[in-house]
Amino acid sequence: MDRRSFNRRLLAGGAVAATGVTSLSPATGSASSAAAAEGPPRTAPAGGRIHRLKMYAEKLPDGQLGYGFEKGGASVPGPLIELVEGDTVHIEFENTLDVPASLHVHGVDYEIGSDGTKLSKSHVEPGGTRTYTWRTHVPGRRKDGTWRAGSAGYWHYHDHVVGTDHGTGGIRKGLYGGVIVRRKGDILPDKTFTIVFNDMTINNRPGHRSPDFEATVGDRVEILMITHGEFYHTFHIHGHRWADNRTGLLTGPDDPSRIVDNKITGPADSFGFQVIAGEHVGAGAWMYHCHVQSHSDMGMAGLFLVAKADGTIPGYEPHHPAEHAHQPPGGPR
Ligand SMILES: [Cu+2]
Repeated sequence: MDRRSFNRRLLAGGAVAATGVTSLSPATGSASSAAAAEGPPRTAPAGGRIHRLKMYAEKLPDGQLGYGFEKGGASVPGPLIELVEGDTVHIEFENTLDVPASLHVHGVDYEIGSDGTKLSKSHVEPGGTRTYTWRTHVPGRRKDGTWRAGSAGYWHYHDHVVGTDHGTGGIRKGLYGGVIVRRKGDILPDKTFTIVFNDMTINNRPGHRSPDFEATVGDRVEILMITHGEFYHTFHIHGHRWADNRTGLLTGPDDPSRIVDNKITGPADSFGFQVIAGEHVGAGAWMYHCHVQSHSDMGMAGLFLVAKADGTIPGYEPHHPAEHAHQPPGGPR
């Protein structure tokens, strides 16, 4: 989109609504950018809720495949699913494709019947439905005294059936999405973007047409970065850095986590972090890209568009209109 319509969207919808990205949650969906920059950040509540979702696997008009919460609403990547440790989600999955498909998740707890593989007969035939149940837990001490990790993390789900018994064809065509499990007290972002390096694409867009992501200076922006496909990549973002730990944030002055702005990532890896848009560096069209040089040259690069409060981005001339990312609302949180 051109800058004028970008500005108009910001004015008409408010910074958060304009992105079309944040979730259904009243806890995180309504904060203005100004509020985000002042006052203490909002934090995740205690978990323990039970969520029920509908999820569809669909063929998209361009021949790709996607997951969506509504019929006709599939996207690549699929919708973000956000949980807090202790939450359970029951996902009634309907396969509208003409081939068997499934939902397989990383990081959370599920019984073998929710594995989403042919091996465990937990896939779904064309036209069929199946309920997958994902559970999460808080960290704690086992009876033997050792420490048991909690479920919190930046995770993801994907098909495990289309094309091969490993879902290679489904993943290649777009059957993947993000999962974020937060710990009680984790700082909540103003908006979350899911960036997936899949083979030589970003979010299955053709080279040189990668998605751009919009924010306003001071927004607390969260990025969930997932890799799929055949290649190793490095994820780099200009002007912003994060801590190489679970949350991407430092817990205090003595937190020894390394600060990075570049991270190697291979197939099925995922990580996430938060940045304050434009902190110390201001507004601008900040590149993000794979830093394997031949990969960036082949078009694995997009823009983190950080606008001033008045909606302008200094020095930015849009070069590929209408290629901005429109990620679906997430759920639940
Ligand atoms: Cu790469």
